[in-house]
Amino acid sequence: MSSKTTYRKIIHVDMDAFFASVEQRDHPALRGKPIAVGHAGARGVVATASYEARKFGVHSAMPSAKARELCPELIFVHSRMKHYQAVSKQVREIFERYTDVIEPVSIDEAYLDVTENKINAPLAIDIAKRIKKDIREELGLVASAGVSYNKFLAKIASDHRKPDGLCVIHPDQAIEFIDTLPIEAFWGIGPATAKRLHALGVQTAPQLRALSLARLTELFGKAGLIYYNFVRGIDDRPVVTHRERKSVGCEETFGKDIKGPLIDKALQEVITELVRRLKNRNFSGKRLTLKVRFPDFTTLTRSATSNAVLDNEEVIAPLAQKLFQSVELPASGIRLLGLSVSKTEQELREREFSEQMTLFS
Ligand code: TTP
Ligand code: MG
Repeated sequence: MSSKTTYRKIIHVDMDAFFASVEQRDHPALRGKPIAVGHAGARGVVATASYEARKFGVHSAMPSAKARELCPELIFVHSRMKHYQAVSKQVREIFERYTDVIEPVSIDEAYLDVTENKINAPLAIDIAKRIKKDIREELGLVASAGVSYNKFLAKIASDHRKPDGLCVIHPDQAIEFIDTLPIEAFWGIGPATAKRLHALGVQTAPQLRALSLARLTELFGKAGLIYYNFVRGIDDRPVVTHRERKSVGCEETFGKDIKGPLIDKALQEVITELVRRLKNRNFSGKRLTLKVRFPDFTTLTRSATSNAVLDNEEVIAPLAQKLFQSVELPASGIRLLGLSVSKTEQELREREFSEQMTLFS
């Protein structure tokens, strides 16, 4: 070997049964018990379940009624979002002891680039161990961590030995590790893509690797290149510390399916709330998307692009109404209504361009 390849050191941290663990920590009576965070009502869904409840098959996004059927002694606890956000911030403060290159993915998950780090640790696994220890000792919570040379593998590693996992995938073990995975485990391969691949006789990573780049891009467009690279252990996506917001939205699920004039009232409320959020976040865009869900859970979206910037009620309300009128409503009414404003591709490109220009000026 003529030159030594230097690999990045990436850690992916994901809290275990996050909301449920916070509740069990704060209420000792719930420890060791099957609990679900969410509403127990007929229309409720489980946000997350403790590991004790998961043994019964209870999981996130499951209707609460089904969860209770699977686990009759399940204890439902109301979600305390603000509190979880505050805990998430404490977790982030722990990460910041080791690096500032942090990319939060969700309330309980983040990527850290520790190639350069604040404690000059040569091994990423030592930082992962310290983070897990800090979280356990200071916050009384358990996290799983994955360590590797890119985001794709670090994420797979952190999922690999959950809960309380710590898994390292070294560059020279990557292909061997990838070959143990079903193709569904790959980032970006959702159920629809997996189905298409299965139809082509592709079930395993080696079979996916046998497809040429040309074939993959013909089948999946740009995503084809991503799959081509991932299956070879390649992922150059950086850990991004500032993510630009691309949309702002709000939606409301009604306690009871609504019909007739109640719908107009609800639409108006969603518009008012959307405008409030846009103002709060100082966000605007030119694309408006309406989402409607019917009692049978069929969900429709309708979008329109406006010439005017959507940042106030005068421009948003008529467009929202027009989109809504284009939806054929069933006699049973609706159960959810949502609206969001997003940046168009053109707007995002323009912003990127102006940011680059400021770099040169
Ligand atoms: P996850 O990290 O997906 O789940 P988890 O932390 O509960 O469990 P795991 O040990 O498998 O990581 O999601 C983090 C939190 O986000 C979770 O505690 C609750 C919330 N959440 C929902 O509200 N709805 C959902 O459908 C999911 C998946 C998560
Ligand atoms: Mg989690």
